[in-house]
Amino acid sequence: HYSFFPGKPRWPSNKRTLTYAFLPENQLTDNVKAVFGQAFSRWSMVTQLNFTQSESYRTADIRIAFVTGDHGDGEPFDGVLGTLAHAFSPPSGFFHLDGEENWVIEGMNTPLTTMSAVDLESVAVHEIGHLLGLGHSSVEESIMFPTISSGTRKVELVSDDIEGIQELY
Ligand code: TQI
Ligand code: ZN
Ligand code: ZN
Repeated sequence: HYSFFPGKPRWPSNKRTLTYAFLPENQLTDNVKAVFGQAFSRWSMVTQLNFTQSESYRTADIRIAFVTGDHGDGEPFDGVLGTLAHAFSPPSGFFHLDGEENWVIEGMNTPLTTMSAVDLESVAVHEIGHLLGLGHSSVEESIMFPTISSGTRKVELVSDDIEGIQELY
């Protein structure tokens, strides 16, 4: 079953359009940005929320950054595998991904030697759930289940995720 953060924080009900922006220094390709767009659209399809990309990192509601090691928020990353990414509860909007992971996107030919490959969209859909106020779920098929088998791609919301997010928005 789905859960929320303590106090059930959520984005204000008068704010149905949330902006997101990428840390300019990361110089992400359009392909990578499109993966995040796709991940946002999975949540907007089942809520009244809309997500639009902003060119202004500092003023966006949701700030997406690939960072490594200790990056100043008390939750350092740990290199390959271990912690992959983290996101804070509303209305923080910080979404950090470990720049040392071997991120892969669908359709890219990943060498079979990349045992540590992590599917970017799977992690993005999960972290956006946290950014919107969902905690972890006990339902194994849920996008918000706290573990994922390595090399797995899990991007589809299931009824547990949808019921959880619709209780907030
Ligand atoms: N990052 C953890 C996560 O997002 C960070 C975390 C631990 C956390 N406890 C939390 C965040 C409580 C919010 C509330 O769950 S992670 C997965 C999964 C991670 C793990 O790097 O371990 C995914 C990130 F579910 F696959 F294990 C994304 Cl999809
Ligand atoms: Zn961080
Ligand atoms: Zn999580």
